[in-house]
Amino acid sequence: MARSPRPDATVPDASVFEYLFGGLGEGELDAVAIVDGTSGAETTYRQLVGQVSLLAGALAAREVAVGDVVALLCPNVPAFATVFHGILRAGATATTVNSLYTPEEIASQLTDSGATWFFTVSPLLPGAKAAAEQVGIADDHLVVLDGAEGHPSLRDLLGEGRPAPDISFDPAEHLAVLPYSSGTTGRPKGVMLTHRNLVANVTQNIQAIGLEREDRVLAVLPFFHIYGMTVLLNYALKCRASLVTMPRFDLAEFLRVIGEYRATWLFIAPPIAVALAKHPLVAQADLSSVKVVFSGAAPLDGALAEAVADRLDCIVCQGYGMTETSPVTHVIPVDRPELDRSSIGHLLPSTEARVIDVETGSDVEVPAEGASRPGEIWIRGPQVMKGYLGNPEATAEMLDADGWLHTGDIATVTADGVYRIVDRLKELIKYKGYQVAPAVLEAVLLAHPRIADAAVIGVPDEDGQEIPKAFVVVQAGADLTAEEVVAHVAEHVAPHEKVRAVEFIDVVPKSTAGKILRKDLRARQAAASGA
Ligand code: 4UU
Repeated sequence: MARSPRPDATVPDASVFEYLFGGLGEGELDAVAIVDGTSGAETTYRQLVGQVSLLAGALAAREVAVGDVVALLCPNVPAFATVFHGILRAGATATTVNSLYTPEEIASQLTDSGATWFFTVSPLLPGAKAAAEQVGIADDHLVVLDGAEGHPSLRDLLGEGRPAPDISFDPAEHLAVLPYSSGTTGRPKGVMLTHRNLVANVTQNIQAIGLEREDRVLAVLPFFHIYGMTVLLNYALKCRASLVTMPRFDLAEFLRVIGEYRATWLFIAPPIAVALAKHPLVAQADLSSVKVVFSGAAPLDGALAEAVADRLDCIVCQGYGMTETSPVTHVIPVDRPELDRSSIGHLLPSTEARVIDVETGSDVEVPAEGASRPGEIWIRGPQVMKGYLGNPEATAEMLDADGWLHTGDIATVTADGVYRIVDRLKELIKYKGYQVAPAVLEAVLLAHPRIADAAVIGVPDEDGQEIPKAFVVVQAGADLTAEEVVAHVAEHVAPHEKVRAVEFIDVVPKSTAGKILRKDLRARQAAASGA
């Protein structure tokens, strides 16, 4: 077992709102908290906190309180911060929804989380409304931030001018957020993160990442996902840096926003690193303001990291973690240039890890020099979730009685505490940093009348990034093309979940218990690609 080399983090016994905004000094209130990268509109910390309080007041007037769940489906715009923190300030729990989701996926999250109020924006209203109708959320509980006929708007709610309510709860027990994650297996589940989980991860990041007040932080990674939620919406705001929001990734717009707002830190996922390293547009852009590019959510290749560092003349860092750990557990700190960029660096303060040999179940031996043998990484710390909502079986599979979270990721570790992710034990696929659950795609594939059996795994594309690939067994006597398979899946899932490669096989390899042997499919794939 290893513990972070850093001193423990002190986790205050506070709500997310009190911790982030309770101690704002006079000098900090008029600093810019958020810039809308599209319009240039600025929100100061004073304005943000004012709006958050007004929204909490409006929710309280509608009897939204501790124990209620409010859903939020919204791209990265400044109002996201108002609504997100307003929900928490009212004592309710925020369930953030992937803005690419289909109406069916949205409806399933609304039902599972038990959301009674739903906030969205007009461009996403058709999908939101279809989902709300399915689950019985009425139009007067479906708030459209920028306004739409028949729905309350953000302006309506803030305009009521109500004060934030007096509420009380135990930050160590009360759920702040319910993001959805498929974890190691199966369909997305609600990850129960308490106020303490979120506060802890911010305090840990403060010691390990190193943002400063003067920093302008590009906020293109979605706030609905735990990476954007904790690192941008919570950690960067606690550092009193300025967020520059972008509602979606588009390379030309991304480069324009960096240049125009002189962004100093870019938080990205690896596919953006590929663009930064290779794309010709980058050569013409002014990226001279960028000091640090920080990658997470999927493996970052070492040569790719070097190429970005050279081309932008900046530091490239990497972080690792998962929704179930709020998310950050490991980072390469900015002040450790000697660390290999393809590693995930050190454990965060107050975080413990074990690397467990999957065959023997015991801790791997850590040699005096070089890296250990690979094993599954286990995590313990104040950022570890309470469990999956309404799913004690899935919780017990991942979180053991001693508080160790079994990540399903395979890592090595060195004697000086440097970790490297080398493989994945679990079935989860990461496409552009987004979760893709094979179980969801397999169910969609099996629903096709001409498909007898199917399995999905992640395979590398030509840039080394992971894409979902389907192995399909066609019904006896039926005809089916790869294009038909791709089109069928695309009809039923969000764009990032599409199957992007198809191979027809005679039989899906399975264990005697009927479990898909994904490692056999991976071996087959590796043999075919000559790896
Ligand atoms: C190899 O993607 C995330 C969390 C991202 C994150 C964490 C700490 C970003 C910045 C940061 O500092 O969460 P999930 O739940 O969507 O996906 C979790 C899974 C992990 O279990 C692992 O398989 O995503 C993969 N993953 C990584 N894999 C996350 N980060 C890495 C990484 N290298 N750096």
